[in-house]
Amino acid sequence: MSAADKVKPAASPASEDPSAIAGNISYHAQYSPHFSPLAFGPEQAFYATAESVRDHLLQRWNDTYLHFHKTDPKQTYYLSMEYLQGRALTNAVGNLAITGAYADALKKFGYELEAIAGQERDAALGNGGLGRLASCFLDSMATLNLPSWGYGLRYRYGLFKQRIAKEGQEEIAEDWLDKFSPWEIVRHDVVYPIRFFGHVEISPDGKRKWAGGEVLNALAYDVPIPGYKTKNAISLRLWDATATAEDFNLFQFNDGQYESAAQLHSRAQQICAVLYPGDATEEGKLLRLKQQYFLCSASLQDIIFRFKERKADRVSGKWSEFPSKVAVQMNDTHPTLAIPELMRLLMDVEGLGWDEAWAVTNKTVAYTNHTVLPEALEKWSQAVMKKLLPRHMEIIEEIDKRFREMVISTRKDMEGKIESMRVLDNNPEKPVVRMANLCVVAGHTVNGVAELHSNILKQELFADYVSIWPNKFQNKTNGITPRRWLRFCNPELSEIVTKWLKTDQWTSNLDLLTGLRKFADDEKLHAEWAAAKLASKKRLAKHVLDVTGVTIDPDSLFDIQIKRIHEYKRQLMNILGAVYRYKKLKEMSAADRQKVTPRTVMVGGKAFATYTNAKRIVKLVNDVGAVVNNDADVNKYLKVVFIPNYNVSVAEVLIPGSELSQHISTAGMEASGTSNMKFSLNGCVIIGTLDGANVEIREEVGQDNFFLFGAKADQVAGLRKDRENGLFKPDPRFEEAKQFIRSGAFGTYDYTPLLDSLEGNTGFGRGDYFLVGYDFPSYIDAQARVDEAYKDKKKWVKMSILNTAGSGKFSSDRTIDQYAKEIWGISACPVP
Ligand code: 475
Repeated sequence: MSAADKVKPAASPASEDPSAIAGNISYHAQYSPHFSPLAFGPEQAFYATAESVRDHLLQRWNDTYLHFHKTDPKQTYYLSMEYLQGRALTNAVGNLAITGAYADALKKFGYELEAIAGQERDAALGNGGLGRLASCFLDSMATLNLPSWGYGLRYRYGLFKQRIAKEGQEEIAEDWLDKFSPWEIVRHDVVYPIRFFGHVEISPDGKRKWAGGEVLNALAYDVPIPGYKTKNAISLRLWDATATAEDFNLFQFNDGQYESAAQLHSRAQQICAVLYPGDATEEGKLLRLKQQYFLCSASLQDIIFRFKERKADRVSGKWSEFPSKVAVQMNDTHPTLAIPELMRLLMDVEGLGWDEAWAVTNKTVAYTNHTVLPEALEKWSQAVMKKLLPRHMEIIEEIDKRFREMVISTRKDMEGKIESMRVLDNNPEKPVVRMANLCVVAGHTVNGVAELHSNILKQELFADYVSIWPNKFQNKTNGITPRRWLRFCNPELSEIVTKWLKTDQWTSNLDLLTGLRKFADDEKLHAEWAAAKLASKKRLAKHVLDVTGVTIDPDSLFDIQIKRIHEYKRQLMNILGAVYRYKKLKEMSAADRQKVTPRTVMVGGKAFATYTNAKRIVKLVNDVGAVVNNDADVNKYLKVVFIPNYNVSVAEVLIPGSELSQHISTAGMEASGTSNMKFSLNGCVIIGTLDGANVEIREEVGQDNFFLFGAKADQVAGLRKDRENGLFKPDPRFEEAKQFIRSGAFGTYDYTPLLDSLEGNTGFGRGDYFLVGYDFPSYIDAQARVDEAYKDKKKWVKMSILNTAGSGKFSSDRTIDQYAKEIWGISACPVP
């Protein structure tokens, strides 16, 4: 049956009346010609509903654009190669406060809103924490009415879909645009030329200019981002690469040379084909650099266009005004090319001199660091850079030269440090540009993402710069949006919170959650809290059954670790712990087993396609699960499940249903973590190390409500040295767990290389670099404390309540408010 058979179509702008909304949905089903008008299945219902909601968004988005144009406030532009948006429908109707109206409207067609929302594909234009942080930030920027936009790339295929096969993880292209995205608006009026390769021309008056090479176009797609209960909607502008008709060689085509006729078109397609193309080859590296430049150049041309558009007289200059109207935030070093690109546009296109251009650039750009892992600090080959971006390389060389001169002339005492602080590393074997150094030298502010991480930046990674620019360095502890990560993903718990706080204002003022503390021992609250958790656990159990076929018991302790698979995050320690638990259960008498706290250990996450040890870890979790879950002696007390294809919408099911969550990285290595905040907010207790934001979470929720173990960050270097010097004595339990795997208890796959990475000096020559062996005994002891605590239901529910109550600090509204005041210098600009 078609939508029109059920509800009369109406083009009227959507209102908040369910009948009018139903008419509007029916209208979109009929007149947005994506599907046959005869059928109205759940998929069609999703697209028609989304288009109807988009009408609301567009109204706000247009109003906001005009309001910003008229009032001309200072505006922030967030440059990020990644956004992990996930699904948008539930969030959009929630933020617009029209969830009930849309739920009622859909009932007229016989549909539940939740089921229709489940039809949407995740927009996974990011890898992990950094990308999801960018998405939480957009939600907070809109909610706080801040004049700010995000810029990114419109990848054709997002983060790969993960399938678990016999050999382990398989990657499949994630086709989020398979049909189309109802949320994006293609902007044929917003197009900028982007040049690659070519050469630098010098005119008779000595002016330098980039010319030649090939020129593609950047075409804008706008995704409106609604704030929570505000009229403001901001923009996430995603760039796609295109070539023009002029680039199509009709002569060659008619001559049968089809491929060479459309060469530039196919090169344009490559730019935004995939998120993070493999960079093991030179081609892969070049493509990644092209992507980065494409984002930076298109965004800066657009920013300059808008700067001029908002006041007619800016066409003729007033560049010193630019930093009072524009703030550019670089999300890690991936958009570092914004620095030389802004310099180039100001000097070569707008005609400024170096000093003037440098002053403007320096006052405009700021840099957030998200990692201290040496292998994750970007370095680009000078040769590749020279070939692809010859004019930018000149500018970078000049920045490097001037920085050296400045240090030599003003800081004699720092001379010995210059080589490591320089932007260029001229090591003859492999000359590179150090992108983080460029960001520190050129930006006005550098920030880390949690207290501990920011201190490590100041004391270690960037210590030398601190002595030159003591005021450049800041901390901005990460946050998460309480809308998506409690209000919308956990409606049961949200209702309880609202009921006990007697207000739902916590949704945009998360500090109000502390008001729950005074009810932490209230038996009525305990009963409601436990019932909500059980409902979420059942939903989680259904998801697990659907995607893995494994039945798990909602009365067991749900213990979850979900995040990218990485050795520093130590999923391997988790699974060794599960193996040890399994072995002890096997050795126990049946009577003793009955005293054990039943547990379901769940692990989820994607391994980078070429990261061999991470893929081995995925395989090991699956292999351990296959044995344990089918062992009738013990599977009442332990299940081990690998959750495939972890993504934002899976997180929205898993986090509310978890009770214990693992954040167990080697201290000093996880810059912040943000899922730790989501778990804690949803009343889940953390077992973790003193790393990243765990430190601050533990402070906020109280040390009794956090299971702490492991070495501290300042011990790690010494422990590694001891280990190298043969001073490490492994705990017998650690040896036992490894030996059990080596014995073949979990199948015939060869885990030797993985386990060897935990031994002496064999792990890539750095022997258990992540200190699994050192932390294992205290981890096992902490897990034993968890088992005991869980037996006391009252105690556990209280810990759970106090975790939620102590999570107020971790709202991204707080984080963004601090960025706005302390880095960007922008203020709210609400649409009247
Ligand atoms: C940290 N991703 C978390 C989170 O601040 C932190 C790196 C290279 C290329 C592509 N993506 C990346 C990251 O570095 C990343 O996700 N970093 C994470 O940023 C937000 O909470 O501790 O590991």
